[in-house]
Amino acid sequence: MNEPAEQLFPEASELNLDPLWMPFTHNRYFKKNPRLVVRAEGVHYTTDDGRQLIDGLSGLWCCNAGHRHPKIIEAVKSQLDTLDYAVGFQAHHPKAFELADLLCDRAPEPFKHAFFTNSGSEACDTALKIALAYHKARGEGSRFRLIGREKGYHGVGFGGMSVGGMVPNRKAFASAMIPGVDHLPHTHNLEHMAFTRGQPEWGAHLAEELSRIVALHDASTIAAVMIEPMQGSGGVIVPPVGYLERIREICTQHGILLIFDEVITGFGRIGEIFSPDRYGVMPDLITFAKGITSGMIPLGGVLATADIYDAFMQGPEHMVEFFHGYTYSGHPLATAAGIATIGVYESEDLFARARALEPVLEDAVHSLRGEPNVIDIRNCGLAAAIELAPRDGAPGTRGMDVFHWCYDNGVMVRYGGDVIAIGPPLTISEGQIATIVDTIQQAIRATS
Ligand code: PXG
Repeated sequence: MNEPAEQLFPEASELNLDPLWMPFTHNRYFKKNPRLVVRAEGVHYTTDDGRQLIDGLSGLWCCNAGHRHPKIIEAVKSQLDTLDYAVGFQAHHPKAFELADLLCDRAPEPFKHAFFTNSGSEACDTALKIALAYHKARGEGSRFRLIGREKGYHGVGFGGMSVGGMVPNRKAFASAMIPGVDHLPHTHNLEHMAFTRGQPEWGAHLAEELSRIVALHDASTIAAVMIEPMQGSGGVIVPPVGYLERIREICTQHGILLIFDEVITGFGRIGEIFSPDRYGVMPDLITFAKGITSGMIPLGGVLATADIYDAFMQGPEHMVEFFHGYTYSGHPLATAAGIATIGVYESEDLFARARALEPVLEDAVHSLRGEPNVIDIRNCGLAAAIELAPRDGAPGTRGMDVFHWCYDNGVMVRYGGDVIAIGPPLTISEGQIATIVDTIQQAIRATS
């Protein structure tokens, strides 16, 4: 246990924890065992009792430039001094245009337009709506089906939840799933790919399932396929060699839009701004969020090709072309943070840093092979997962125990069931990567 330096937040024990209904949390358990962080700087959190934790998950996959980067803070503070809020419908403010321009300049070539949202969930629902309305605008309104993938996570809106493939996120809302959704199989397979470094050789054939789905429903009813190039929340499931290419081919063959949900994979997590720069497979729409502001201010969005945007730009010019948007779309603070964050990624060459650190993280996590109950280790860019065999009759408890042990001993990781995920800030050092993995090793041994 790393010892507290000072009690930074002595009032913690007096906080009334009950009124807050925490998201994606075991509320009753948490409130009996609260864990509070009160400060953050760079790759560290500080807990209420003054302990330093290495942030092994960049917040929640978002603080890619580390916490509280001074240049992003400065940009947000100075934005507050000039313009707090600006309406985005029928009037707007310069920074939203500036950020859209920056993004389209840096994004892969076909992407020419950016639509802003506040979160990844909103980005996903927006992309799905763009796909439906695009086909309608082109006289193909019969295309209403949306194809997702098992274990996919596209946020918690009704669209993203339905197209997503996370069973616990879906089952309580089964009656409210949007119609016309089908799912591809996920590509994870312990028998064929356990302990693969980077992209598995096995699994490209699973893309053929899309042909089967197309044959079943007929292409004329299918609007879009939405997948994460690398499944993040599903537990760092890396695309098999050739898989994304084949999905792209089938979509192109049948006039189906391909949406890459890059809410986690964007902004350096896999060593590039977006996945096409790594895998060479070009989608028609890209969703983003998280890393765009390094987590400092909520912001998400959708990137669209000129072809898609132009399909909407029809009819009388005084008419609204897309009946969609949010009060806070392109919020001044968020766009100021986004511009500054892209500046930080570039001036500090952080995507190249992520590429250079990838083999360091890969070697470190794969050294855990052979530790008790470790049944798989996977990695891609600065993301990795260690999968533990579930305890008999108590799945998830092993992952939770490792998480708690790490938290008590100086490292914040993430667990989903018995999968431990790490995705440190791109500013992490080699020594800190070693510390994260050593701590996980000790945690696995101590809780086995
Ligand atoms: N798409 C993807 C690919 C995501 O990872 C979202 C959409 C939704 O974003 P918002 O901003 O609405 O939360 C996400 C979110 C985890 C975890 O355990 C990951 C996310 C959210 C919660 C937990 O890895 N990603």
